[in-house]
Amino acid sequence: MAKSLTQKILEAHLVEGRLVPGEEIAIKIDHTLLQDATGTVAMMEFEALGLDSVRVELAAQYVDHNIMQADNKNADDHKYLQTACARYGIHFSPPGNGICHQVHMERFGVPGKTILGSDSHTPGAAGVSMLGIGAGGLDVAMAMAGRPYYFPCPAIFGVDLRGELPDWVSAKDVILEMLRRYDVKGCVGMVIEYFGPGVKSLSATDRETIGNMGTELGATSTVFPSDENTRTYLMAQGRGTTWLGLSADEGAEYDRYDEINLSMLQPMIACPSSPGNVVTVTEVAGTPVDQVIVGSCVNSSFRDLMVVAKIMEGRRRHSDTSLHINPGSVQVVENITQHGGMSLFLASGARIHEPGCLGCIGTGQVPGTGQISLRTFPRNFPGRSGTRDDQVYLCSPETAAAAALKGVITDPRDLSKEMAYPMIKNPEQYAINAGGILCPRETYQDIEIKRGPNIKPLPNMESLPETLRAKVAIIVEDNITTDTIMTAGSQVLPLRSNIPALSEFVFSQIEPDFHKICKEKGNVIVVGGENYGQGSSREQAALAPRYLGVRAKITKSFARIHKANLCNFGIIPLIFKDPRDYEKMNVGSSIILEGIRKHIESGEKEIPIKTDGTTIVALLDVSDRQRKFLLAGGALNFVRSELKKA
Ligand code: MIC
Ligand code: SF4
Repeated sequence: MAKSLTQKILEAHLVEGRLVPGEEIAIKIDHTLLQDATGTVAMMEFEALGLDSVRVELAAQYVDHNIMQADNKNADDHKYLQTACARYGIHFSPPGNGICHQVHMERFGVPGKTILGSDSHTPGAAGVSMLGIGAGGLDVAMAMAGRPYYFPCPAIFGVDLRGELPDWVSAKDVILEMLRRYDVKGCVGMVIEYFGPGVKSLSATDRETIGNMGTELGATSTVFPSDENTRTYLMAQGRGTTWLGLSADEGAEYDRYDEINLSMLQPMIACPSSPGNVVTVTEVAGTPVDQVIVGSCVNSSFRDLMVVAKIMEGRRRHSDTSLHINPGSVQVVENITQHGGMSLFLASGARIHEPGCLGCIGTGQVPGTGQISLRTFPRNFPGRSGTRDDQVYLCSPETAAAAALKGVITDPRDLSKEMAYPMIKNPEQYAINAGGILCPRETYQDIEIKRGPNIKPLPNMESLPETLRAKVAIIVEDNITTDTIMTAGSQVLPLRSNIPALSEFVFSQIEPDFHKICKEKGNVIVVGGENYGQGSSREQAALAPRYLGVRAKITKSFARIHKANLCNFGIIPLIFKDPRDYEKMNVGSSIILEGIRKHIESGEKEIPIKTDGTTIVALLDVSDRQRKFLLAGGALNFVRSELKKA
């Protein structure tokens, strides 16, 4: 049978299960990726497993999210991570070296391998034809311990690319077009596999852009063939020998099919406040813009920054519009400097920042009240920028540059009246800053791990009672993001390894007293709509609520990573059997899950819930392994007791 490339990679890594969409499978993980904001707790979880060193082909830890050292907290966490990496045999990329996805692709990416990252944009590894999957920190810690990764077998969505992108239209417009077609939950449970003649017109970093933001479609991952462009990129990175040609078989069949004619695409833009709220740039042209930021893990490659630099050449930004450049890595900074890009930025009035996530996770670059910000980032969830009622648009580097010049949202094709489209050629050989990453030594057992006062032990979690009695603490609508559940930003991020302090910010954007309400009520339940928990992989969006007493969530549907994180931390993810029951729920109502332990133990899928004198039915669609986690009060409890038995 003709196979898709995704099938081939999955088959080559399959450890348990059958490749039937929806059934739980386990795959071998070749590379693991941690970033600091999720990685500090993940590293503590790895330590709790009691191993001497990592048991995976390559493990890397990046410090890119929480890089602002405004007090001791982040610096303490960075020292902890650096010493723990040295101790356990993990590559360490220090603050300022770059954003995890960009740097991993530059230095380590290898076609056909699997990578599990504690960051939802790990599918950006599609740029070099890896199967990249985002997961909670605990799942990544397990993979670092050599355990396989368990997840629902994805359906495979083949997207046939035809034609070539016109001038002024780039890879970001391709993924925005996908978001226009499928919105933020249109590809849940799928791997998107691009193929067809149009693929060869996209460079490795273009493919990274498209793979990275597949996450915004709800997809499990994205895959591109490995071809001459992949080889060219790896050679330019001085790693040509790691190249391997990979593609789907002729006539491979897909569970879903669509095609995009690249030649017909126009500049696209996602309007506030969802990456799925996409229109053509012409539809919103003329809107005044206060701030433009080019960068993030999705659009800060050499080409993406150079195209903006060339558009700005000999011109200045509009006086009412600030222009920020957030490079993806030190390597990008070095290369754009050598090619004159940095001088062009400086002359244009741009502000140059150090490589890192920065404003993308609300650390700095927060827009002023009522201001409009245009960003080349992957997400514009409500309030994520750090400003309440923010107005953030997502667009390509070309559209961002056009707005920086004109001060209003502008179709970049209009610039062709005054300049030729700058065609950027990637360097044949990138300048490589190999010392940017600290590589593990051969013997490391003697290294002392330094723990500052910001590192608090993980809270203990009780196992599930026979019957669960709780109160409804909050009811939220559809598409609630993990940014709403567990906000980020420069005030809150430094608390990521201090769960008691962090828990005071759960749902703080919509109910600042949530933590107090939980303390009054004891065990609590959260009620949500469709696609609950979309967005980030942050397990703190499960861990901190669990610390506050959240023992179950009842929603219309869950996003994949958040649902897995809930099971990992002993919160029961229930789905209304009849979605209309959502309307029957009231804040403050009592909820009784009678005999819940027995229901879970016996593998029952339908769980009766008593509330306000009626009984409704919810579905528990989790694997046998996850049932054990729920009973134990979380995966760590379960794994610890298994290790004790062993
Ligand atoms: C994001 O883009 O939302 C983040 C911040 O990178 C998160 C990780 C986190 O919350 O630390 C993600 O994508 O998983
Ligand atoms: Fe960092 Fe933003 Fe990328 Fe997340 S999406 S990894 S915050 S740059």
